[in-house]
Amino acid sequence: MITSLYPFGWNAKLNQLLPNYPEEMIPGRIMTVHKTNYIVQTASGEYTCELAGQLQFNKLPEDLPHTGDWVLLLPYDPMGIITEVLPRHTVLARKYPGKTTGKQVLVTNVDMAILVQGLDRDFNPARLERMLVGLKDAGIKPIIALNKMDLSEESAQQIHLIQELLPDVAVYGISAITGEGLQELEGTMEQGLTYVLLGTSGAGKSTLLNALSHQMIQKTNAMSDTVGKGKHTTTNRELFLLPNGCLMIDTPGVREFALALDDTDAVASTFSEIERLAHQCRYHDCSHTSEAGCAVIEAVENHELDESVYNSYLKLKREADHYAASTLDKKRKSKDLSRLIKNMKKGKHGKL
Ligand SMILES: Nc1nc2c(ncn2[C@@H]2O[C@H](COP(=O)(O)OP(=O)(O)O)[C@@H](O)[C@H]2O)c(=O)[nH]1
Ligand SMILES: [Mg+2]
Ligand SMILES: [Zn+2]
Repeated sequence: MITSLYPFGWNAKLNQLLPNYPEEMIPGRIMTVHKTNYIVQTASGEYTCELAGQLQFNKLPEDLPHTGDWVLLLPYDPMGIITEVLPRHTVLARKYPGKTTGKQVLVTNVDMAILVQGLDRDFNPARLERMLVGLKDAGIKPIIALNKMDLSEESAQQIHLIQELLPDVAVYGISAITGEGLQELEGTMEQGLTYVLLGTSGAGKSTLLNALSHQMIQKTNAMSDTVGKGKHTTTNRELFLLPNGCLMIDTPGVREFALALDDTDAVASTFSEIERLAHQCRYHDCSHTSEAGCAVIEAVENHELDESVYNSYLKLKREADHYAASTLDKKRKSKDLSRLIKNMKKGKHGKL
């Protein structure tokens, strides 16, 4: 019976977990998350679910179900109660907007990310690089889809620039409207894998999803304008099964895909050339900004390393360092606070 979940990404490894749970709990995948309920695809169709109390009150926000998650639920036709979130193989998270620490889970269990960027005003190589760092950290493979080829007169140069800058990533020039380049992109997609569409609002993610599904399953910006209902675009993360057998999650524009890194070294390995050069720096902890004997600076001066690559490396590194520092700072503050409380209890600073 469970075999009917395989098209949704279910696999043998997940199947092995089932004997650990009561038989009446059935597995399903979170297709989308609404404010108070979850749409879950199971072997016996779609269920609208709520969370069991022990999940709702005892878990951190990141441990609650998110789009892409595999869960176990107790069916109470036509509703269901989610009792467990099964282990995830990937988690894509970002910094909480406006907060210095903590992560907000965007989607889980995705294999590949399609970074959609328009070749119009949206075009921004540095932003692509930033997104790659976050994906690398999450263990999610990237594909770059440079969209709206029909709107740019220099699309060939723009595509070439990105290929040069990011030689390890597959880059496709497409137009989700005219269909140009879509066959090449679709040709690389694998049945049963889960893809997430990422990019700023207006990049064309939902239009691309509609083109690949050969129907209007997602509203796009333009459609909402003609209907005259104001903004009526992608508002939550939703998983779709495409006719080509791939699973695809559409997301609202993640404007600031802020870094949520535990390890600033991930920045360096994105820039493999810089990483290679760094081994030749005089100082082991060289920051490649001003040190004598820095092989990276030398390569820039000799025009062996592209200056724009070097500059975006520095920019990214500053951002990653800043995030690492704010996390440390928070840890330090909470330590200070617990010391203060302890001292108060000891009566050093009056009564608590
Ligand atoms: N000319 C052109 N317009 C596009 C293309 N892809 C998307 N659009 C338009 O860009 C706008 C935003 O698209 P949408 O899919 O809603 O973007 P999303 O916010 O990333 O989901 C809509 O008006 C689309 O019709 C394209 O390849 N060429
Ligand atoms: Mg959209
Ligand atoms: Zn150096």
